[in-house]
Amino acid sequence: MQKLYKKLFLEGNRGAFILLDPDRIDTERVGDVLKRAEKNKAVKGIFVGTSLLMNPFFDNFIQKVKENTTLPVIIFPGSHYQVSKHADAILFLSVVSGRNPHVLIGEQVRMAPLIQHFGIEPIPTAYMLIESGNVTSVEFISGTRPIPRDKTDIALAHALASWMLGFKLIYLEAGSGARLPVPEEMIREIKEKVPLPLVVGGGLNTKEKIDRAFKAGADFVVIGNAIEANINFLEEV
Ligand code: 1GP
Repeated sequence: MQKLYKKLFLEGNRGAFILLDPDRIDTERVGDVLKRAEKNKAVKGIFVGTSLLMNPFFDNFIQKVKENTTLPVIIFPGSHYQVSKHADAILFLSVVSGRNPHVLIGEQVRMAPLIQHFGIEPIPTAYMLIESGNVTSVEFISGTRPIPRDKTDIALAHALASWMLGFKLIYLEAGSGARLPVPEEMIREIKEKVPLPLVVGGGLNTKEKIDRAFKAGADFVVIGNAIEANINFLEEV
């Protein structure tokens, strides 16, 4: 239990996860992205998931990703439909920033038996949505309000409560394609006061923004859109 979590998040170096969104990236391009990802030593693994899921072949998509990489493949699920036996692990996430019971515990109840059946490693993740200048897909689909970007104290209290509840990872999310990434002050404060690995994602589409997130205290960043828009971004960062 939790073998991959230990290796990646506790014992490993800081780095990046590449997000492959099965609704946005053409399955034919997956092999090329993975080949380049593998060459960049900062890439620790591949996240696969999406807010909505329009792609009817999620399982095939994960299988294709798995076949084309030696990096760990971790599901980043938008719902219980996004479970596959081909993945190594799943971010078993709860949208703790919101007050919608459906995404706090409902989806997880539907997923848990499948995850156990398939033997995928669940990584208990406190997922915190942070206001980012526009209504993101995850905000709309999850039916939750993000934490205001100037309320560092509220974000910190959520992260502390998540740690005390036993979550193993904090994920600060601005939302895919976010106009503004998670504020540095929020990253700094949470990293300083909460003893858990910290993942930051959403709107990290330049080298400068990624550097700033790391400098503020992010242990890991998640990059999606920037690579979908420009595959060479993997070599530039
Ligand atoms: C979204 O954090 C991820 O859940 C990645 O966001 O697509 O904006 O890089 P981007």
